[in-house]
Amino acid sequence: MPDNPIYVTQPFLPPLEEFVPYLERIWQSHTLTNGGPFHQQLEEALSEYLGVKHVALFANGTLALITALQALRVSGEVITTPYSFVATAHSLLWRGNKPVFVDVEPSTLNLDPEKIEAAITPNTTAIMPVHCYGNPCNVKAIQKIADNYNLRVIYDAAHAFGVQDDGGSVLRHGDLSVLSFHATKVFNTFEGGAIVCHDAKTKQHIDHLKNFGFVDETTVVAPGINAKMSEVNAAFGLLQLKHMPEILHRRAAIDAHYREALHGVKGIHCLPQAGQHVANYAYFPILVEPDYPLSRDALYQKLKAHGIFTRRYFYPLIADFPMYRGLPSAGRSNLPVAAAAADKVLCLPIYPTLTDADVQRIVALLIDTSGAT
Ligand code: T4K
Repeated sequence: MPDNPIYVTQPFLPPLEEFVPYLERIWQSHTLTNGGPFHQQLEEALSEYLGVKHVALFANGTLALITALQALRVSGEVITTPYSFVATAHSLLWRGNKPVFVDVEPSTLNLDPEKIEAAITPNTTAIMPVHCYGNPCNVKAIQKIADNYNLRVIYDAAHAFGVQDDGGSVLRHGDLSVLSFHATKVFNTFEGGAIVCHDAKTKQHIDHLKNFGFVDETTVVAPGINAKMSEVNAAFGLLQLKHMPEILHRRAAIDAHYREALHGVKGIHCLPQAGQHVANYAYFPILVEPDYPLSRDALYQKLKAHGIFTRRYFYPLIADFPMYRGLPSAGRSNLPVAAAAADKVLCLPIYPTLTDADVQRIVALLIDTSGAT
């Protein structure tokens, strides 16, 4: 095994000395959490940066998803995608909702609007699509169905930080959008997340829910949870935001490098970017097709043996996990496109400190293995 392993991602960390002044302010104020000044500043800075009305910060994306469902009083069945990180469906189980899996579109691997209507029952109250890898869902078609059937739409936008479609931020769609600022994300606050909403009243309600349901010192209006982002995380987010241009610039270059080098390699299909007017280059998924000499799993193992740790996001399908596979919608025959993608996908390393030589090394291995040289 080479002694310089390459992982699927590595969090961007600004120079440590840039963070020290933020920590000094926290040490001076003794305000560590519960909506302190950095928390407030980051909410405002993110609203501006993302071009959205309101941002409510969270301790992580999963708590934000759970709270989004609670805020909209979603009950019964929720239509969602099986092709995502398990937190998407887990949030539904945490709220006592029943996930109903609907297949994805082959071009984006996002929820297929054409298959949604057939899954709607009198118990359906909401749709939870995912902008997978940052590629926007077919938001117009999804909203049309939601309007026709009076359903709420909560976008799991964990991958879609900063993504814009032709009309602006992709986060403006649906009733709510949920972001993750986990260490592995394009924008990270170590752990963190947010709900994006359209009006001040909803924002206030969400703020109550993430603080145990307190509206003042003695009044609790709902069984809220503790999902607040701390001041250290918020301060780090403010600093991180300053570095976004260089982060995105480097990610874009790596994305372009992969696409050019892998173009025409038999059996390797780079998932195209679709509908990202402004992209964030969060992931670099390839599909390993049957005409590649190795199966996806054999290639995954070979890369690993060379110290390149790719990830099979998203394999297994959520619908294949034990707590979901008994659901009527979880059968692979109901989800052929998602099932095929889960068996073929490999996410290649992409992160700001990945060097050109690293990308070259990965690409060379893929091309050599394809037998094209
Ligand atoms: N919805 C969607 C669609 C999501 O993708 C996610 C999270 C969520 C909701 C939930 O949001 P959060 O509650 O997490 O905010 C990772 C992340 O833990 C998870 O946040 C993310 N999606 C998912 C796609 O990936 P793992 O189990 O693959 O992470 P891990 O620890 O294996 O990390 C991958 C690689 O990254 C490591 O091999 C090395 C590198 N790494 C990782 C961490 C944590 C570092 O270099 N430093 C680090 O601190 O799930």
